Amino acid sequence: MLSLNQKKHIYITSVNLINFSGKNMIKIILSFFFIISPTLSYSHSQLTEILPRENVVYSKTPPEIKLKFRSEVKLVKIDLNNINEKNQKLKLNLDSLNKRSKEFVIPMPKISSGKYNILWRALSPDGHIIKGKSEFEVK
Ligand SMILES: [Cu+2]
Repeated sequence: MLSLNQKKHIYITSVNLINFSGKNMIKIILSFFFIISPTLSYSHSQLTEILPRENVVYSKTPPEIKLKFRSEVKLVKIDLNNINEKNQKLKLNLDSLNKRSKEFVIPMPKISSGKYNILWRALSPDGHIIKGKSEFEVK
């Protein structure tokens, strides 16, 4: 038979063991998270910049459409639509777009004042499709 004191001691020791392994588990989980989080956030190649800027009203037509990504992507689709003309698609010169790149520059076609949106779709290096929509206005 264990005395009450011995039982108490065993109890405290096992509580300490649980706490200890609990803290270690948290450390292990946290370090695992920190190791994998950069790969998680960089696996998709996000768009880092788009011109014309989203929701900006321009007094002069911007000379080009520019898309910048965090890593090299393949641009699968880019459309410029005139919102005021029932989303009429404008013809773009897509000559430089067949190669993987971090940056794509497309000359702006002649456009009248109005609201436009840019719809794009790209293939990320990890094989995922990423896409976006950005609106701007020319006054
Ligand atoms: Cu991805």
